[in-house]
Amino acid sequence: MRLYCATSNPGKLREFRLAAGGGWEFVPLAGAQPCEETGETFEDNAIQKAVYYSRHAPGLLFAEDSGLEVGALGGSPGVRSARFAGEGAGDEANNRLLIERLRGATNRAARYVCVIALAREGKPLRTFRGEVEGQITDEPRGANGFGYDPYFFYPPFGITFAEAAPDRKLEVSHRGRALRQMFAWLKESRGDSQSPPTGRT
Ligand code: ITT
Repeated sequence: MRLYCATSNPGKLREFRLAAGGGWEFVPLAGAQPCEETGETFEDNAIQKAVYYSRHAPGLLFAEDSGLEVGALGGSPGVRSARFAGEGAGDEANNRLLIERLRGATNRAARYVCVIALAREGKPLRTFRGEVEGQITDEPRGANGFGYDPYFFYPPFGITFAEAAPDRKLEVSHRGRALRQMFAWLKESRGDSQSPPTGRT
C-alpha cells in the first residue's frame, strides 16, 4: 500500500523507511512549502502538518511531531525540540543547551514522544501516540540515530539510542511504537473497507 509521508528531517525519514515492510511503500512528499508549527501539543502540530501536506498529496499521507520531554526542565524542550536553541538550530546546538540546562541536576528522567497524524485531502483521519522513557547522560555516546540520541540512555538496553542499532531502536522507540499502531490500524481498516474510516483517537 502506498503511503505518502511528509518530513524535512532525514533522521525521521530513515526510520520510516526502516519500519516499512510487509507491503508498505513510503513516498516522501516533495515540493510543498514547509508547514508552520504553531501548536502547543504534539497532537496539534502533527495534525496541522498532516492536514496541510495532504492537500499536496494524491493519497493517504502521514506526518509526525515528536520531541524530548525532560522532567527537571518542566517538560522542555517538548514541542520545541527541533528549535530548542533557536530557529534553525542544529542537533549540536540543541544538545549543548540541553546539557547546560541540566548541569548539576540529579533528576535525569526524560521521555521521547511521537504523535503521527494521518490525513487525506486536507481532512484529519486519526492520530497515534508512542512514548519511551530514558535518562539524559552528561557525555554523548554513539554515532547512530539523530537529534538527542547520543544523550538518551535507555536503561533496558544499558546504552544510548545512538549506540543502538537502528532496528533495535525502532523496536522500543516512541516512533516505532506510533508507527506500529498506524500499520495495525490501516491493516484493520483496509479489511473493513477500501478506505480507512474517519475519526481520531
Ligand atoms: P518535520 O517537522 O519536518 O517532520 P522536524 O525535525 O522539524 O521535522 P519536529 O518538529 O517533530 O520535526 O521535531 C522533532 C525534534 O525532536 C527533532 O528535530 C529532534 O531534535 C527531536 N527528536 C524526535 N525524535 C527523535 C529521535 O528519535 N531521536 C532523537 N531526537 C529526536
